[in-house]
Amino acid sequence: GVHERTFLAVKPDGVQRRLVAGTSGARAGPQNRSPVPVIPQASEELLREHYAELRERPFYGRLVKYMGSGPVVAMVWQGLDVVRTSRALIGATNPADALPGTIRGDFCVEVGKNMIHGSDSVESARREIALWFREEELLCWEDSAEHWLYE
Ligand code: YYY
Ligand code: MG
Repeated sequence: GVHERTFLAVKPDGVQRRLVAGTSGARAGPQNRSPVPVIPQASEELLREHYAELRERPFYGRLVKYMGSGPVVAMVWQGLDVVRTSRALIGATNPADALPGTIRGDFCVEVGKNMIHGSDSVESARREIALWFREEELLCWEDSAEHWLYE
C-alpha cells in the first residue's frame, strides 16, 4: 500500500564514489522517510545480523568486510509498493545482469561492489528497519511533491 516501507542503504563504495544524491534525492516516487543518517562504520555485529540469511554462503565474510569498509548511508523509504519499486530501481544483484537505467546497471560492475542494498520483501523490510533504526529516528515529513505524484 501507500504506507509501505523499505530499508535502503548506500554501501561504502557508493558513498566513496559520491553517488548518494543520485540514488535518493533526485528520483521521483517513494519518499525518503529518514533524515538520511550516515552511519560511520556500521559494527560488524550489525552487518552480520543484517546479512544473517547468507551466513552459510562462501561470500559472507567478504560481504561483511566490504559493508564495514567505510560509512554507509542508511535510509527508510515509504510509498506506494515501495519494496517492489525500489528493488526495480536498484536492479539485479549482479550488475552484469542489471538493466541500463537501474542504479546497479548504470553505476556498478561487479557483484561484490554493487553499491546499494534494498529489502527484498515487506517482511525483511520490517526486520531490517528495526535493526538499523529506532522508531523515533524515523522522521515523518510531508513531501511537497506528494500531491503531484499521487492521485
Ligand atoms: O538483495 P540483493 O542485494 O540483490 O542480493 P542478495 O542475494 O540478498 O545478496 C546480498 C549481497 O551479497 C549482494 O548485494 C552482493 C553480495 N553477493 C555477492 O557478493 N556474491 C554473490 N554471488 C551474491 C551476493
Ligand atoms: Mg537481499
